[in-house]
Amino acid sequence: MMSRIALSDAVAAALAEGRPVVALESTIISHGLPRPRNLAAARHFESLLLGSGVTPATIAVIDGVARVGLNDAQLARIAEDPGVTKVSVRDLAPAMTQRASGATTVAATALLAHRAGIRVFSTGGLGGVHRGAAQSFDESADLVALAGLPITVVSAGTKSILDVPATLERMETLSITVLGYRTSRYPGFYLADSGLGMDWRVETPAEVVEVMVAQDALDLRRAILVANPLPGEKQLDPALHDRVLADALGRAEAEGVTGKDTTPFLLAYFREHTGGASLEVNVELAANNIVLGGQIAREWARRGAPDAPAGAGDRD
Ligand code: PSU
Ligand code: MN
Repeated sequence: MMSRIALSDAVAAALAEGRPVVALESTIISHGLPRPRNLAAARHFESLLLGSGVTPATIAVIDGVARVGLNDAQLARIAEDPGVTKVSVRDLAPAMTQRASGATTVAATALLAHRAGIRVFSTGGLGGVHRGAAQSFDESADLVALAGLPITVVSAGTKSILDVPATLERMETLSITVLGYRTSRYPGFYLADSGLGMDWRVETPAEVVEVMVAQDALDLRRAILVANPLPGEKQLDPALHDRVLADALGRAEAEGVTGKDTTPFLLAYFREHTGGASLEVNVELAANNIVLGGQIAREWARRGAPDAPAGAGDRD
């Protein structure tokens, strides 16, 4: 079958030579951060990896081609073209056949990264169970996608706009392994501590890689979530956070915002009502996760652990 996943030359060479690669999502660029800051952030994210000998693989669908590794013009397209939609797993195939351009969510990015043979993926904050989900059934496809893909995702926990306790319950049900990086407190995205605890804590990238190796030995093809909090002094002021969150949820309901628009709406509301402080925190936490993802990928490559062959997750 002809593959419609195109690897950039840099990503293909790095994977073929067993050098470290980290996947990066693109919805944070197109829908999570505002123009023009988003393009600067996207370039910054890639440079953090390049500077430490790790190949960045930003993932998106461009004119119907699922791309793993973007050139600068393609990054700019994702950041600047308002026609770029938010593409989750279920949108991938029609976006490809209809030659659309879309930025991939955590779910779609993880899928394409896995198909390309990449084991480590850094993002900002994972999707999860939305507040009021008992009525709306709004749970991010990120959770179900990660439940079926052997990929290590570094994130600052679950976005605090979500129902974090419910999200942790769902991750337990879905058997997504959660590792606290140098903490036992589950991070809260804009906040260093969501108020909830975690069962497992690791101290080093090497320990994360040991867990990856152990899961492979068990043939356990599920994601490992490395929950990496921002240092306390860099978090959003918790009192400001709680106030703006309450207002944001009220506005979303009053304006009838639902479905895939919910997360971008709430993030934008935060930006406007924190005087831009939430934007700085969002860029900072994503960068923090990318640096750690790079360290994990380097350790993975150093161990000589082969990346899973493309499509390995499909075998019975
Ligand atoms: N993290 C961020 N900013 C974002 C997102 C995550 O710091 O914009 C995006 C991711 O792409 C994630 C998506 O997959 O939000 C979740 O959207 P939803 O809740 O509609 O599934
Ligand atoms: Mn949703």
